[in-house]
Amino acid sequence: MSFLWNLGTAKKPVASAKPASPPHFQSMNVAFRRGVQYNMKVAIRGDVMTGKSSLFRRLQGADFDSNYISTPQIEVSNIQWKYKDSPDIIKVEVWDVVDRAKNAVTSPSTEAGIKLEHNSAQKQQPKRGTPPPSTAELGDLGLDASTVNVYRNCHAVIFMFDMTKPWTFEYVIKELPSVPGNVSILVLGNFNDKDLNERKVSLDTVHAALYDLNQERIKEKDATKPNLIRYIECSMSTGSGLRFIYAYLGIPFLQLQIESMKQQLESKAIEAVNLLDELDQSNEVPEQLQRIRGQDNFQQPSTSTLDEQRSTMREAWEAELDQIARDHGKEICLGSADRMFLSRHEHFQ
Ligand SMILES: Nc1nc2c(ncn2[C@@H]2O[C@H](COP(=O)(O)OP(=O)(O)OP(=O)(O)O)[C@@H](O)[C@H]2O)c(=O)[nH]1
Ligand SMILES: [Mg+2]
Repeated sequence: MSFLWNLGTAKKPVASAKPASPPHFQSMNVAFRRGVQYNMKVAIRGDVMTGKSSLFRRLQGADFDSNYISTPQIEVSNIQWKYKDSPDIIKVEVWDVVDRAKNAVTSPSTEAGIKLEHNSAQKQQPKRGTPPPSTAELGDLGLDASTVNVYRNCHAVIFMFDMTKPWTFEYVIKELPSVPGNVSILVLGNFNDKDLNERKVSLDTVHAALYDLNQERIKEKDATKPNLIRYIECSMSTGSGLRFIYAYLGIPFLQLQIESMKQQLESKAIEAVNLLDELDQSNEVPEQLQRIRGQDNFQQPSTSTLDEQRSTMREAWEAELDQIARDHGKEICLGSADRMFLSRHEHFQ
């Protein structure tokens, strides 16, 4: 685990050393021309100044910015994400959630790739205020967690806290129970670039609290393994942990894929029933063997037909017994095997 946390750390002793290049991301436009196959929604939550917008910007491929600008309202941005070598194109709608909106400010929407490493040479800066993609969903003004259900259609939530500020961890503990059981949760202990002495939230505290919350999720929300809380430590400043976050998106994505496959299976089953309905209406099916609409089998044969079949069967069987008796020159009594034969044909009785 610690190996993964260190991935993306730009703290290297060699001044000119470049951080490992991040995965390559195509512009949204090029990728979308091939068709978006999946839409995933990821919400970033946390107390004020915990690094939400820093992660939001990193996910859009921007550098870390040490200047602090309080986010006025919920901001949404679309990024393109890729699962391993899969050819699928996945559009991830990332929400930078604000609890209490200030003066709403909007600017053109951002379309960018995820940034996994700190790279001061890169000058690209996404525009910060992104308008919501769907006004129907977000409303017009006061876009914050008190006016918008941020967990609606959400596949994953990333909670952030500042490990030097215990109250920011308490915020996470307080908010976690309100996350629906079918949503994946990643908790991030941010600011791990800070000196160890400054750390005020111990790993033991995190472990105990998240263990209890996972138990609750299992018992009260029927959460399955992929929807249990996971935790890593990271730094938006150095980029440590960003590779893990990138890979973690595979969890909600795979669940999304499973859901979509289930729906496909259901629709195939419905299609099969409809096709059978159509075929049953065909003139090529003899009338008495046509299935009745709404029933699984075709109509029961009439009683007279059944009686006729029964007596034909009996006559054939008796004739056969006579023949056997003649062949053996004696009367034959019905033995157990004969009785079995007759009982097998009881449905003709
Ligand atoms: N050293 C260090 N600074 C960070 C880190 N993450 C964020 N910061 C800084 O902390 C401040 C707050 O970061 P933001 O990303 O704006 O925090 P936020 O949660 O979006 O804040 P609000 O929008 O007010 O809720 C900024 O000055 C960031 O540059 C980190 O991991 N390490
Ligand atoms: Mg912010």
